[in-house]
Amino acid sequence: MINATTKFDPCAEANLQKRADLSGLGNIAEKVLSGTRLDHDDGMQLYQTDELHTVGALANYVREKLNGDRTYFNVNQHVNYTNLCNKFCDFCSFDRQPGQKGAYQMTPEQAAQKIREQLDEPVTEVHIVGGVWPRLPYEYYLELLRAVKQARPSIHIKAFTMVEIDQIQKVAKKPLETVLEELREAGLDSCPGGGAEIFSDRVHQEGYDKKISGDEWLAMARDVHLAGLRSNCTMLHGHVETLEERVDHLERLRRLQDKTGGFQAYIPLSFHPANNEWSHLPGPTALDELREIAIGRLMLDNIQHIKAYWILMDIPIAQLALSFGADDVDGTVVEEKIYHDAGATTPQEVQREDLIDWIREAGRIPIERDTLYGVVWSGEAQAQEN
Ligand code: V47
Repeated sequence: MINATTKFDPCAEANLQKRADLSGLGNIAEKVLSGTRLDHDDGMQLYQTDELHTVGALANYVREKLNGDRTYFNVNQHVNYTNLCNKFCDFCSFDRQPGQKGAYQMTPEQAAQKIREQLDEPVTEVHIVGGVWPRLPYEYYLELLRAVKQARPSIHIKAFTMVEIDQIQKVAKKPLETVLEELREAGLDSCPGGGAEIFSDRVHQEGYDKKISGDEWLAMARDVHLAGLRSNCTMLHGHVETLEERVDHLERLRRLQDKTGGFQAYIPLSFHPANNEWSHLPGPTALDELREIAIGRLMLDNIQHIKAYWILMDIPIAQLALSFGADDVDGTVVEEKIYHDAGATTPQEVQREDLIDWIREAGRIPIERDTLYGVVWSGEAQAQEN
């Protein structure tokens, strides 16, 4: 069950209602203030209104009710084990074919070396994802997990999107239940939220038809949750999808979460257009990114955390997002490839202290978390002293 912590001043609530009434969002505000679930039409109205700041204020109300001023981050590192991929997604700038410039595939030992290089840093999580490459045998994935765990036994391995789990099961030729059990035994602790894109069959057909469909992604996430693993969820926005398709995507995530409760955080991923088949598209603006954070917070009433992934937003926009519904900025990252291949100009890593400073600068309380949102360090005590 989602936790609501903060109590609100009735005057502040009345002011928010008044502001929403003036913005034509009065009905939505009534639902938000009374904790009533928003429906499809509400979602459409939130996308169509010009009153972005009122949408943000409503989302901020929900954020503070659920998470107060607390803003989570972790000390993590990314490892992308290969960029070889047979899915040819139109939005992707990361994938390569064998022999193509920049193509690579790490051995499990090379991945473990990446972990050993960070042993002096207080890393608690490794985020492992890669291309879908059928020539990698089942044993490769198990070895990868074992090697990483051996290099740093305390590390939480958040690995493999639903698309990769689908591929791993295909190559394993075993029941999914067995595969998940064996991956867990080898070191898998949870799964990241990528690969969902937009669930619409129309967009799937147009841009990524070789990848599992939206229904298949959701079914895999359900099975992963039922096997006892937590995961995150995402939506890739700002390309060829319609607003209806975005609302539908959020509703489908919400329905699955009602059943399993397995999603920890939702992360809207803004499309980056450099070096891919959709390079002619402009990609979302900063305001689009803020709106997406806010609508995610308002529609996904059963997911505790909304992440503003600083790698894909500029850092100042991620700071603003903390007042538009987001309560998490992801982590220190170390060597991000997917967004930098697609034109991201943010740094590839930041220091733990930088994350703390940005969160404080935005007027929020930094909390270092582990992957499952256990508190590793809290800035709450200092905030009370000041
Ligand atoms: O699966 C790929 C997307 C995802 C582009 O779970 C692109 O904690 C925009 O899922 N423009 C990978 N998006 C990133 C991801 C993620 C990131 C941070 C934290 C977590 C988590 C998950 O990025 C891919 C795909 O959906 N993507 N190319 C692009 N050009």
